[in-house]
Amino acid sequence: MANLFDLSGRIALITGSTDGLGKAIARGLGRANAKVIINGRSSQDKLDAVVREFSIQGISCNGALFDVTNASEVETKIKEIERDLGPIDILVNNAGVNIRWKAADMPVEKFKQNVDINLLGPFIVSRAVAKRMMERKSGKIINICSLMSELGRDSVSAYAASKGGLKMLTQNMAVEWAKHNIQVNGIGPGYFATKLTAPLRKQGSAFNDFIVNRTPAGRWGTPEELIGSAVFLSSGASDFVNGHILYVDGGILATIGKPANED
Ligand code: GCO
Repeated sequence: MANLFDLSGRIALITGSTDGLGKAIARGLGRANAKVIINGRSSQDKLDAVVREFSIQGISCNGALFDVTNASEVETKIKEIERDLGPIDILVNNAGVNIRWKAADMPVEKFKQNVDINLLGPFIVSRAVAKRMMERKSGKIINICSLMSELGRDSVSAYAASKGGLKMLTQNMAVEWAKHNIQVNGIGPGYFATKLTAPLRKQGSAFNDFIVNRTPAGRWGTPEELIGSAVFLSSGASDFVNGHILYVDGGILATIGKPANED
């Protein structure tokens, strides 16, 4: 049974993994014995620091600097990775941003930037990796969606649109690539304590209280709480799971909420 979740001998590329949820997922896959490739967009120093940190923790780790929205850069890097390190068995499309802006006022360029990173990026990287997985007739792709693949909220239109699109892209990749023994699935985090949500989590703030009350588990998630789902969807345990979005959200999507005076 333990082998079902063992990632020994597999190489996992996690985009946007120098910080936050991506870094936690990368650490978790490394601790499940995968060789992990950390990715960042621009800072070689930041990338090197995470590679050093993981290596000290006994995790087999390399770094790859590339911008997920740059198709030619991605193709060059994926070719280099597979030449120098070996075949990519697991791809986690995690790189993402949330440009919070009221839709009516949001500059078009900002909307486009958010969708490019969160939706076009996973398309570009998945395409480059999947064509190689097809040759090997084996692969795992995990797209980091969001509870906002299902629900909207004021001032996150670009983010929600991108994550809703990523849910459907996940399902479509799954449909097209399942016959090549490539399983494509998503993980949909609820509200997690990361830098991205730091502005929302100020203790005693109305939004923090709102989320704590709106989430049946009564708290924010911690990045480490995504690891089990990532290991499951990266491992042999999910070989017949295709096009599934696994929500890790403390139950927030299961409820319509509760009256203020209810426990
Ligand atoms: C917000 C938050 C959310 C969540 C994200 C988790 O502004 O409401 O950033 O977008 O963090 O959806 O999946």
